[in-house]
Amino acid sequence: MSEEKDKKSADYSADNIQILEGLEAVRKRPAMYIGDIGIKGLHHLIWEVVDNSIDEALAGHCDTIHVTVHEDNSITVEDNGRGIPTDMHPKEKKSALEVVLTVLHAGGKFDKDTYKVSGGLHGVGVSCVNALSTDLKATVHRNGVIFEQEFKIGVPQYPARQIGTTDKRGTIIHFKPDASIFIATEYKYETIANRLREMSFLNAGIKITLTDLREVEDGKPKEDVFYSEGGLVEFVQYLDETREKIIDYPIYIESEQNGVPVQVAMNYNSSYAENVVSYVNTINTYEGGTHVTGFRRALTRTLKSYADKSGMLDKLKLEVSGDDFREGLTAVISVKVAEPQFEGQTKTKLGNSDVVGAVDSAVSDTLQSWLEEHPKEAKTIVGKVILAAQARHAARKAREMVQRKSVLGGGGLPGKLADCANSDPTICELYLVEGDSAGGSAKQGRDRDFQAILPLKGKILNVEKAHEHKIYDNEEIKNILTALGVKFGTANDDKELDLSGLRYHKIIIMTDADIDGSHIRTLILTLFFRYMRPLIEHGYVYIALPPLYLLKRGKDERYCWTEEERKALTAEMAKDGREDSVGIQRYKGLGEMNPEQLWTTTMDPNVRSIKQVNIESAAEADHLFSMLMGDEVAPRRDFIEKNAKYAKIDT
Ligand code: 0RA
Repeated sequence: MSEEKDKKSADYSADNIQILEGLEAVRKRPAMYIGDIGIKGLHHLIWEVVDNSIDEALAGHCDTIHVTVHEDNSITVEDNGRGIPTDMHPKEKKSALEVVLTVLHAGGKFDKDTYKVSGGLHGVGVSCVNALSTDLKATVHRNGVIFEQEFKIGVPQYPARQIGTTDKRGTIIHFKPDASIFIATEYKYETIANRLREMSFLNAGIKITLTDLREVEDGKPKEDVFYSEGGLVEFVQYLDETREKIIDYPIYIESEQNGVPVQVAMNYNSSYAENVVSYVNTINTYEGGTHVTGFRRALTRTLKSYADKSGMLDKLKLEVSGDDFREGLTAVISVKVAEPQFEGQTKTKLGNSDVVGAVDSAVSDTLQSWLEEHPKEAKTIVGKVILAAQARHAARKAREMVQRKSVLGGGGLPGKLADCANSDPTICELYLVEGDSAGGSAKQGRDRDFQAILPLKGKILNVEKAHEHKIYDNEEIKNILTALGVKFGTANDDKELDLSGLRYHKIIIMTDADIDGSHIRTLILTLFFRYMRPLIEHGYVYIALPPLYLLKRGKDERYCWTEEERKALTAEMAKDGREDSVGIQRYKGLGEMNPEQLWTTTMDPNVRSIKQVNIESAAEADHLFSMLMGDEVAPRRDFIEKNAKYAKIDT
C-alpha cells in the first residue's frame, strides 16, 4: 500500500471512531440529548425526524408528511422533500446520507443558506434518533433513483446502496426505539396527534397525516389528517371553538422586524380567561418570555391610546391595568429566533431581549391600523376592557377579604383539613380528595406525620365560567388556598402567586376512577393551570392512581391498575385454569376501599403510584376543560361520546 493511501485509510478509520464515540455519547447520556428516557423522550424521537421534514417544507420543497405508528411501536416518517443528499462526501468517503445519519448535528451541514428554525430545543439531529434505535432504515428517492441504508444502534450495516429507480422524491425514515434505553416503549396516539395538529397550524399549508396500525377497526387503521390553510388564525379559532367570540374574525399580524419573523393571531371572547399561547421556532414556550412581554406591551399601549382617544374611558373612575386588556383574550404568538436562549423552570421561557422590541413594533403597527379600520369592533373591545377593570377592583376586594380573614382566624386553616404533624414543607403531602366519604377513609388510612387530607365537595367551581372575584368567594377554592398556604400578590404584582408560605411540596389529586372523577380532576388541574401555574412548574402537583380492580381467591388478594393486568393476574391466580374461582371487584369509587386498602394501594409512598403533572398535560387538560365546560353544547357531547370508552384516561 502506498504511503498516501495508507494515510487516507487511517484518516477514514479515525473519522469512524470519532463518529462511533459521538453516537456512544448519545447512548450513554440520552437524557442530555433528548430530555429524558421516559414517555417524553420516546416521543421526542418522532419530533426530531418530523422537524427535519418540516424544515424541508419551510424551505419550499415539501408539502406532505406521513407519520405511521407500526404494531411494534416502530415509527415511519415519510416526506416528499428533495430527499437527503446521497452523493459521496469526498473527504469522508461516505455518502452524505450516512453523514447526516451518523454525525451529531450534521443535519443542516449541506444547506447552510436555509433558515433552519423548526427545531431549536429539539434540533439535535436525526443521528440521535439513529443512535437510540435498534434498527433504522433510511430510504431516499432522489434524482430518479432509490437509495437505502440500514443501521443498528447507529452503526451502518452497509454503505448507502441503489435499489431501483423512481419518479418520486422524498425521504422515508423508519426507526425502532431501543427498549434497552427507554423506560417507556408505547407511543400515545393523542400525544402525537396533538403535536402534529399544532405543527400544522404553525406551518400553514403542510399536510400531515398520522396513521396508527396498532388500532385497526373494520380493516381501517386509526388515522387523522392535519392541514391548515389559515395557520395561526385557524389555531385561534380552534382554541376558541367552544367560546363565544365577540369579534367575528381574528386579528392577524405578520411581519419581520430586525431579522425576527413575528406572527400573531388574536381574538376576544366573552369569557374572563386570558389564553395566550406562544411559540419560538415551533416550540411551545409555556413560561412565556420576551416575545410575550413584547406582545403585552404593544397590546396595552396601543389599546390604551385608542381608548383614551375614543373618550370611552372618561367616565371611568378606576385605573385600567394591563390585565384588563387581556381578559377574554385568546392569542397565538409565533416567532422565529436564530439563536434562542431558553430559561426558566422548564426551559420554556424565551430570554433573548431583542425580541421584546421586535414583537412590540410588529404588533403595535398592525393593531393600530386595525383599530382605525374597524371602529365597531374596537369599541366592543374597549367596552370589554372597562368591564374587566371594574371586575378587577371587585376581585381585589374579595381577595383581600379572604386573606384578611385567614390571618385573623388564628392560623386560619380550614376546618375540613386534617393536617399533618410535620411542618417541613419539603416532606409534607396534601391529598385533595373527592368527596367526604373517601376523605374519611383517607384520614384514617394516612400516615399522619406527613400526609394531610382535604376533602372536596363534588364539583368545585367552574373557573372557565366564573369571573376572578368569584374564585375567592368559593368555599372549596378558599380551602385549597388556605390549606396550601399560598397567597396572591407579591411586591411586583398583585396577581403573582406567593409561594413563600407553601406548606406542602406534594399536592396529590385523588379522585374516583370514573367519568365524574376525571372531570373533577380536570377541574382542579385547570384551577392550578389558570391561577397557580408555578405549582405545576415546580413539579409539586401529582395525580394519585387508585387501582381499578381487586382480585380475590381465598386469602390471596391482589390489586390491578389496568385491564391487561387484570387479565394476566386472573389467569395467574386461577392456577387450575378455573378463572371463575377468582373474585373480581371493580372499584368505581375511592369510597369502596377501606382505610387500610386505600393506604396500601394509593397512599403508601413505598408502593403507591402517583403521576407528576407537567405543564404540557396541564395545558391539554385546560383545552379539554374549556371544551367540556364552554358555552357550546354540541362539541362537549361529541367529546364525551368519543371518549366515553377512555373514561379512565390519564390527564
Ligand atoms: C440535508 C440537505 C438537504 C436536505 C436534507 C438534509 C433533508 C433531510 C431530511 C430529513 C428528513 N427529510 C429530509 N429531507 C431533506 C438539501 C438537499 C438539496 O440541496 O437538494
